This record gives sequence, structure tokens and C-alpha cells, in this order.
Amino acid sequence: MFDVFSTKIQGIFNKLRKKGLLSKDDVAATMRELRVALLEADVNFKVAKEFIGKVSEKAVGVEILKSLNPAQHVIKIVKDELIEVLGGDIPQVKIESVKSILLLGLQGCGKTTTSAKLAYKMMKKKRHPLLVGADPYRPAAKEQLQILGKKINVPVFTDGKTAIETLNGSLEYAKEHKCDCIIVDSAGRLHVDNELMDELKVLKQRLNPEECLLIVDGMTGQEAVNIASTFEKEIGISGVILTKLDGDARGGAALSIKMVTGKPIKFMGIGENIDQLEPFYPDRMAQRILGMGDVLSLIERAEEITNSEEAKSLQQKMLSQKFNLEDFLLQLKQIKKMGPLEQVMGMIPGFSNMPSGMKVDEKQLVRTEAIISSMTILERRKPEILNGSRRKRIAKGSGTTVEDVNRLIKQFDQLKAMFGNITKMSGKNFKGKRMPQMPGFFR
Ligand SMILES: Nc1nc2c(ncn2[C@@H]2O[C@H](COP(=O)(O)OP(=O)(O)OP(=O)(O)O)[C@@H](O)[C@H]2O)c(=O)[nH]1
Ligand SMILES: [Mg+2]
Repeated sequence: MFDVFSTKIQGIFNKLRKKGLLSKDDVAATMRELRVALLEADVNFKVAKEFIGKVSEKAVGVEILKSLNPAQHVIKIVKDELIEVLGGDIPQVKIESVKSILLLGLQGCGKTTTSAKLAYKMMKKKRHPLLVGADPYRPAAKEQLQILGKKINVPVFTDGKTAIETLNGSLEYAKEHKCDCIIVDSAGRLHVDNELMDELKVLKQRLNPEECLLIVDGMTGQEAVNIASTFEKEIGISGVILTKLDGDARGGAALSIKMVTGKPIKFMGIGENIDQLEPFYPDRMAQRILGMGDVLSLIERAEEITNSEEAKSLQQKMLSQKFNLEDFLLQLKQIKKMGPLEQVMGMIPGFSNMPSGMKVDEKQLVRTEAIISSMTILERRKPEILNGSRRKRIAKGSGTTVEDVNRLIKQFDQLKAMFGNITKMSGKNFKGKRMPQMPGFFR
């Protein structure tokens, strides 16, 4: 789904992730690339402009400088804005309780198929819907609905010479047969025309539906947005169902409809089969587009952990060079809490621009923990007292070698010295300077 857009945006982010700290120019370049990606996905140009405007505004804010990893922060801002554009928090159609639905749309957009899909969802909730075919002009339309109804065991009502006559008849039928929801499938036209709109207005007024859903073909891009605007203005809709998203729809319609029409997408059709209709959740869609569901929850976890008092005092200690091996052990444990190391590493500044091929070794981490655990409290707090015999004892106790112990202590010293330098540079000019290897992660 939205593969081209998704690949493009993920490529932009991968480039961004490789950078440690971001300059204003980096952010500006990313915004330009994002804008192109949006326009290429056929997103409405005003929506694209607003999107970029909002993201840029947030991305140059102070938060970025304070954050753990600026690239991840920009990505999070884009993700949040993407959710907003896709509709934010959408009131879902209540399949368990909704009593009346009117489906509208142009010819061939998928109204009849979708009406059956909705009825099928209700059947699974043990409800008794009635499918109404308010398209009395085409015999084939009645037949299509009847075939679908039969397949899912839902009654279908199609009698009547006009659409309104059919609707009136169906209301009687529903009462008699104790149907608890009426789903009205209306006739489509090739273009929006007065006749179609007038008929729909009458149907809507008579049914007064709880949900008046416009079906639009997701493949039509901006045309879908124009159609949605017209229907919203002329008839008034409660939401949109985008169909045919299983094809190569570019995403423009999904990303523009809410902003342009003010009405949310409530479902998406992802295939011709009766069960291929999914509720539309903006957050899940955003994550799908960004291909980063897990990474985002990782960021959230990292944020939680780095915001803890423990983490704050640790940072304080690191910058004041009072950082010792005991603190380091604590930090290792915090990092482990975040999840698989491979993923976590990319979020730590200095590691995101790790040379390719350099793999994080989980076993090494275990070894490091074992080494520090074999030290006495005093040794952890004052690593300078670690002489030859102490190192030998620690190696034996942790099942490692003296070389392993030496390497860890050397790397730790370098790290500590580097934090000292950062503090001296008051955090200003150290862009581009690479961090030394974090002790205990690599051999
Ligand atoms: N791939 C795919 N095809 C779909 C989807 N929804 C509908 N279709 C197909 O689109 C075609 C038209 O669907 P219909 O449900 O007949 O459309 P309609 O709006 O009722 O058409 P009219 O009544 O003629 O206006 C059919 O071949 C459906 O199988 C979808 O989500 N994915
Ligand atoms: Mg139809």
C-alpha cells in the first residue's frame, strides 16, 4: 500500500538517521525532499505546503537540541503530523450499534461491494442488517446486490420504481423482519450531476442516516479529493471510504481528504473479497507508511527511560566527569530495557553514524556486565585502583580474559575523557566529531 511514497520517505529518513547532529541546513534539505515526496504521491499542494510548514516549525525548535537524537526527533515530528493529516483521532463507525448507513459515490467506485462488506462485518457481530439496492434503473445492479446478500446470508430489498420508493419499501420491510440496521446502496453516475445530487438529497432526508459515507476510488488521487469536496458541500457526509487501496494508489487521496474536506476516512477497501474492508486508523497508517512501527515504540520507550530521574542524574554525572563504572553498569541495564540492541543503537548519537558492517555484539554486552559485576564496589567507583592482580581476579571471576578487562577500562577512560571535552566545548562545536566507541559494545 502506497509503496512508492513509503519507500521514498523511508529513504529520506535513512539518510537523516546517518547524521549525528542536525544543522538547520540538514533540516531544510530534508523538508525539501519531503515536499517532493508528498507532491509525487499526488498530495494536494496546499496540504503538502501546510504539512511542511508545520513540521519545519516544530523541527527547528529547542526540543531538538535537547533531544537524545535529533534525526529520530524529526522523524517523530513527521510521524505525528502524518497522523494529523490522515485524520488524527477518528470516531469509528460503530459496527455493533449503527442503525442506518447511506452509501454514495460515482459509478464503479465500489458502493455495492462495500455495502456487502459492511453487512458482513455486522453479521460477524451477530447483527441483522438489511441491504437496500436503491438503484432501480439498472437490473444488473439489483442482481449484483442480491448475489452478494445471498453469499453472506443477508436479506436484500430492491423493490420500487424509484430510489425513494425503494427506500420507503425497505423501511417497512426492515420493521417487519426485525432488521436492526439498514444499509442503502445508491446509484452511481459517471460525473457529479444535478440529477444524482437531487436524488441523494431526497434519500438522505428520508433515511436521516447515522452514517452518510462517501465511497471513493483511491486510485483516482486528487480527483477523489475533488469528488469528496463536492459531495460534502452538496449533500453533507459523515466520512469517506477509500476503496482499491490494494492497487497502486499513490496515497495522495488518503493524505489530502481530511485536510481538504474536513471529513475523515473511516474504512479502506483492500481487495474485492467480502472481508477486505479495514477500519482506517491514522496512526497505524502513518506507521505503515513510515515502515517503523517498532522503531517508534522504541523511541517512546527511550523517551520514557531517558526522562527518568535516574537517567537525568546519570547524564549529569557523565558531563561532570564523575561518571564511574557503577554508573556505567546502570546505563547498560537501562539500554537493555529498551529492547533489541541493533535497533536501540541507531537512536544513540554517535552510533547512528556507525560505519556500516560494524555490528553490535549482544554477547559482548553480557561480557561487559559480567566484568563490572565481578568488581568490588570500590573498584567500580575508583577504576584507577585496578592494578594487575585485581584485573586478573576480575577476569577469572567473570569468565573473561585480562585483555577483555583491559579493553573495557581503556574504552571507558576514553569515553570519560570525551565527555570532559564536550563539557569544555559547552556543547557548541562538536558537530562532526565522532564519539569514541562505547565501551562494552564492540570487540
Ligand atoms: N481491488 C479492489 N477492487 C474493488 C474494491 N472495492 C470494489 N472493487 C471492485 O470495483 C468494481 C466496482 O465495484 P462496485 O461495488 O460494483 O461499484 P459501484 O460503486 O457499486 O458501481 P455502480 O453501482 O456501477 O456505480 C468491482 O469489480 C469490485 O470488485 C477494493 O477495495 N479493491
Ligand atoms: Mg453498485
